[in-house]
Parts: sequence; structure tokens; C-alpha cells
Amino acid sequence: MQRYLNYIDGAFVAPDSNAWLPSANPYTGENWCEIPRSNERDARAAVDAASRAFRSSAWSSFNASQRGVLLRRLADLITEHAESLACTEVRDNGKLITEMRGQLRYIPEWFHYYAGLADKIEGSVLPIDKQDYLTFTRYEPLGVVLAITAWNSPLLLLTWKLAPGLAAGNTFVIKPSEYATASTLEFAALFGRAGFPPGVVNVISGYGSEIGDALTGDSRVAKIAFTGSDSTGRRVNEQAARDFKHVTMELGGKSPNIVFADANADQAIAGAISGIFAAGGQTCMAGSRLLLQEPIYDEFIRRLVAACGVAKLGDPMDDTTQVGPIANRPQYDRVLSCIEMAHADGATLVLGGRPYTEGNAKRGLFIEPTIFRDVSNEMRIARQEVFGPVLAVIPFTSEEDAVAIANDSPYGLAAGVWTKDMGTALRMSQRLEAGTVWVNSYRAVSYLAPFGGYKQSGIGRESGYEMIKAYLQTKTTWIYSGEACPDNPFVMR
Ligand code: TXE
Repeated sequence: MQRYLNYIDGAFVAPDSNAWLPSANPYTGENWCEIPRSNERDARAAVDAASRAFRSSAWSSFNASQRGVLLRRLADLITEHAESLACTEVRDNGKLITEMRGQLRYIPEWFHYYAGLADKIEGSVLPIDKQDYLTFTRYEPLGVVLAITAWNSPLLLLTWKLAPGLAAGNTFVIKPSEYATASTLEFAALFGRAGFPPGVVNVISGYGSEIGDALTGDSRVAKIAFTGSDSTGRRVNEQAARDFKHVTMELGGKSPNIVFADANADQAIAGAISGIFAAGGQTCMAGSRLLLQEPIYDEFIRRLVAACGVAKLGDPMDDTTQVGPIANRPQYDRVLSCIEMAHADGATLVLGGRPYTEGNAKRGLFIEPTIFRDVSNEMRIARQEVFGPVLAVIPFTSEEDAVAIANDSPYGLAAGVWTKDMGTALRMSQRLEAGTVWVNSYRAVSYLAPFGGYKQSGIGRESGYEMIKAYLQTKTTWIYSGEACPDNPFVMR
């Protein structure tokens, strides 16, 4: 069986305790590789390396333009290795090869974008209100960044942190999810080849419960960039608060996808389907609450069910497969328990709701695309993140009603609005409490567009021009050029 190693200080190394964790392929059910089960000593070694590298002239002598060159080389290496990285995520995580090829085509764009931005972050000379001072600001990197990622899209989620963070001159310790580590460790092999000095990027694998506190509690870590569940995010944030680390938190969602009666129905049906069933619903931005205006409620559901009933589940490596397996066993159990919960709360099942076991799928962790209607926003299925292929359909009467239902959620990551009326679209986009609002589309992302959540969906944003500043701190320098002794408290004026 293939065995992966931690990547620390520019070398692939076995974990201190020589302990390993199996990683299962959710389509075949077989363990296909082993990853390091690291301990606190490994965690310390990774932070040592990142901290040394941050202070070393090997890294600090790269100016911003030169860091850009490294990032561009990295982007090209990702393109060169796109197919093998894509296949590893399919094997480890059950993601569709078609989705992964798309992701791997797009991931290099983040590195190219921030490579170009690296040397365009300018401080300013301040028109200061005092005589004989030259006062200016400049931006400096924070130091060691700890990137903690979730299992659903390990390389994409990492890219959103790494590209701006490296462009800004920080060093990294990366802790991928124990359920999907392999692609990140394969990716690690590219940093040395791109020319990054040893220790600038380190990857450590293992259980969050075993090494998480050692990493998040290390006072040499300046920032934590986290993607995962809100419960773990809360714990990580509490740890970070102990010594005032910077944080970016990308957490859960229960995003409303809102269809008005005047919407183009074909477009809205396609958007509702991709909103919840793309990636099997295992995305933070899933449009898991479908709000339908009453006049179109029954007909829309009928057409939606007909369209989803023909979805092809199966081998994620097959180009024609539309829905792959759930990524891991705990998540599979969790999705099934959420379906039970929806039944118990009185929602009406109109599609799916069961494990799917036809043909080769019987070995894998498949759940049928599932739709519940007659859901009220108070039911648990409308309030809790499922992170699976389960859609809750809720009726609404008016714009006012839609806003009230949509915003009545602890989350605020994203929202979709479907209407031909631009007035409705604009008013809704202003009133929805969400970090991203899509109008007549759903799921579009870009390296140019900030992404992140209101309320309990997180802190801060990722992607876009401003987000490089989330990896920088401002230094103000005052230079006095006058003849008098400035600000001497013992001089009588
Ligand atoms: O997330 P966790 P999991 C949701 C989804 C899913 C649930 C659990 O609902 O069912 O979260 O998924 C690391 N200190 N999302 O278990 O536990 C852990 O090793 C430091 C939403 O994957 O939050 C992993 O690398 N780190 C989400 C990362 O935190 C710790 C995406 C996330 O793990 C830690 C995925 C600790 N004490 C799941 N404990 C989204 N919003 O995109 C764990 N970790």
C-alpha cells in the first residue's frame, strides 16, 4: 500500500512515533494508502521549520517580485501534475474526476493572480499634521501561518490561503484533514521544485484531536487560516484568542436559494440542482434551503424531482457520472441521520432518502439525491448543515417573507436569487445577510471575488485583491528631519 510522509523543512519524513493511519477510497471501500499519524513532537518540528524559515535570509532575501516568480513556477508545476493530483483526490475523497479536472485547471489561476499582486502592495507617505516629519507605511508579512483545511476540496481550500499568504512573504504549516490528506502531501513535492527554500511550506498529517492544540496553541504561529465545521472553528478560535493570533475562519452554511415566480424556470431548476447536488452537497456554499414562491411551488418541485430522478450515480472516475459517493464513513452516517431527523420533524420526502446500492455502487458510500418538501424554517433540516445531497424546500409568499426566512439562520455564507425583475434582485442582494449573493446563477467563484461568511459562517474573506492584506500587517515609520529636539518632555515651551 502506498505510504505518504510528512513534509517538514524541505524533506519528506516519517512521523516521530512511526504510526500510520489508513485512508479509504469511498467508492471501492478499500484502504488505498497510509498517512502519518503525527504527534506533538512532529507538530513542534513543523512550526520550528516554518519559524526558522521565516527568519532566514534564504526566504527574506526574496523580494516581492521574486516571490511572484516562485508562485508562477508553482502554478506551472500544478498544471504539469494536474491529472495525477486530480486522480488522487478522486481516490481519496470520491470527488468526480470531471469536477477535479476543472478545479485543477482553475487552481493555478489563484497563484498567477497573487504572483502578479505580490509587488503591487504599496505603502503610502502620510500628509502628516506635524512639522519636519516624513511618515510612511509599509506592509510586512505576519510570520508563520497555520492553514487547517477540510476534506471536501483539500487543494482548492488550501490554495485560497497559500496563494495570498506566500505572495505576502509568510511561511506555512499546513494541516490537512485526516480524511483527505494524500493530495496535499503530493502537492508538497512541488514546492522544492518551484524554488521555495526549505521550511517555507510544511505539511503535517494526523488527527486534529491529537495535534490540533499543539499547532493552534504554539505562540510562534501568527495566523490561523481555517476551513471546517463551526464547532472545530470555535475551538480553534478560542485557542487563537489566547495569544491574539490573526484568524480567517471559513465555516458552515445553510444557504438559501430563492426562486421568485417570475424567474426563468429552466435556469432556476438547473441552479437549484447544481446548488445542492454538485459535489454531492459536500460544499460549504451548498444551496441547501430552496425557497420557492407559492404560485410556482408545486410545479417547480414536480419538475425538479423529475430532473434529479435521472441523475447518474457511480464511479467517480467515469466522465459521465453525475453524483459520486459521500467522502467518508462518518459523513455518510451523519447524512443518513439528518434524513431520519427530517422525517421525524414532519418534512415530506419527495425524492431519494436512502443509500444507493445499484451495481458497483454497492461497495461505496452512496446516498440518493434527496428532496424534502413542506419544510418549515424551524425544522432542524432547515437549520443544521447536512453537508450532503439533501435539499429542504420551503414555500414563501412575498419578498418580505423571503428575506425573513432566508436571514433567520445562524449562518450567512451565500444566497441565490432567481428573478427577472432587477429591482427585486437588487433589493434582495442588499437585504440578504450573506457574504456572497448570486443572482440568476449559483456557485460561481473566482480568484477576483472575495468569499466568506456573515454571522456564524466565519470571520474574514478569502480571494480577491484586498485579501492579500489579511496576510500582512502595517508598519508606520516616522522620520524626523528637523533641527530641534522633538517631543522632549523636559524642554519647557
Ligand atoms: O470537520 P472538522 P470534519 C462540516 C460538515 C461536516 C463537519 C465535520 O458539516 O460534517 O464539518 O467535518 C482539523 N484543532 N464541514 O470532521 O472537524 C481537522 O483535522 C485544530 C464544513 O472534516 O471541522 C481538519 O483538518 N484542528 C466545511 C479540520 O480541522 C482541528 C468543510 C476540519 O475538521 C481540531 C468540511 C483541533 N482541535 C466539513 N480538530 C466547510 N464549511 O467547508 C479537528 N481539526
